Amino acid sequence: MPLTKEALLDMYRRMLTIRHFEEGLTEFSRQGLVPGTGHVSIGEEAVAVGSCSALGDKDYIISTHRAHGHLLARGADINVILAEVLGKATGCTGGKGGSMHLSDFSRQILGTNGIVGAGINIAGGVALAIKMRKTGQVCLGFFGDGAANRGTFHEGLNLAALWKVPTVFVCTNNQYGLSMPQCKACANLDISARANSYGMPGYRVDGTDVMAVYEAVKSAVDRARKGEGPSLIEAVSYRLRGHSMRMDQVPGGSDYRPKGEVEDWAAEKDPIRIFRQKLTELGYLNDEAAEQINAECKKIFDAAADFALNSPEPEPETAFTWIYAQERVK
Ligand SMILES: Cc1ncc(C[n+]2csc(CCOP(=O)(O)OP(=O)(O)O)c2C)c(N)n1
Ligand SMILES: [Mg+2]
Repeated sequence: MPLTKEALLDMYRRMLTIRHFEEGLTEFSRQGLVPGTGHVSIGEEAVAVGSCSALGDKDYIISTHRAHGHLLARGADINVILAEVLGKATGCTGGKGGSMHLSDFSRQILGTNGIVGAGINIAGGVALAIKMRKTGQVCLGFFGDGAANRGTFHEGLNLAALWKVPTVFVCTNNQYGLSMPQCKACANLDISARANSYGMPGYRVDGTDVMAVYEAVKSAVDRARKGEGPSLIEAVSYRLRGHSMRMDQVPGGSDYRPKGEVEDWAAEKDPIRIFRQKLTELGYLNDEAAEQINAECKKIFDAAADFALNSPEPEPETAFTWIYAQERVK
């Protein structure tokens, strides 16, 4: 079924909310307000929103170190997420986890972590539990092109296909694993082609086109829900910022990219600009409405910033809570 005008505009709103969140966060990081570091996904919003829009309410996601966009696309509470990234007591883990340890169980977001490639197997494990419990859910696992070169990718995809569990593997190929360009890490740049080796379908989509991502992920979700097993989606995109907010603040921290590459992608393949153009062509958006939506999304971020900045720091005595299980699972 084609997406309605309302659904498409909602997707546009989510992409803009992610953009405001991460631009605002980058500014907070420059001001020294973000403990540790964090990884923004500016330029990759279409992958997050296209993928999450294809899920049902009860489906799960697992994400990575570059997760803010995935959480916001899935409808996590923006106040709680920003508070967590700023290390505040009102964050989802009371400020203990920061940018790389986010979750919102009320939105079926089971967690993110900084171990590259680890989420692939967690997603497979969740899907195995779904299959055993026969609940009809799907688990979508996000990971990057760098993660696709780890052993966990091979192990996770092989077992998921063998056991026909309802997973959708979404690889955001942003063409870099930290400072390593994909062309220096892979002889075959087509990650989706690997799906064939594991006995599952693989699709390569333009990750700057939110509707293309949606279509590919939707068909993979439908297939998984029917009990036909996992699929691999490779969404080709580009990160328009450095690997981490910290790296962008260090002189020479972006020297691994050819001069002009970021600017060229920003000029031609910014997913938000592309979607705005598409919505305008469809007659769903004009300049005035676009400005209004932009202002609304900025307001959502500003309110979250207000909440997070004014939230208390965690109490020192909470440092040792939640480390060990409080009681044995019977
Ligand atoms: C197992 C492991 N190896 C190395 C690292 C260091 N590291 C953090 S992010 C990253 C790059 C990951 O690249 P990719 O999977 O493409 O994700 P992206 O950062 O591009 O979103 C690396 C090497 C890590 N966190 N975990
Ligand atoms: Mg990458």
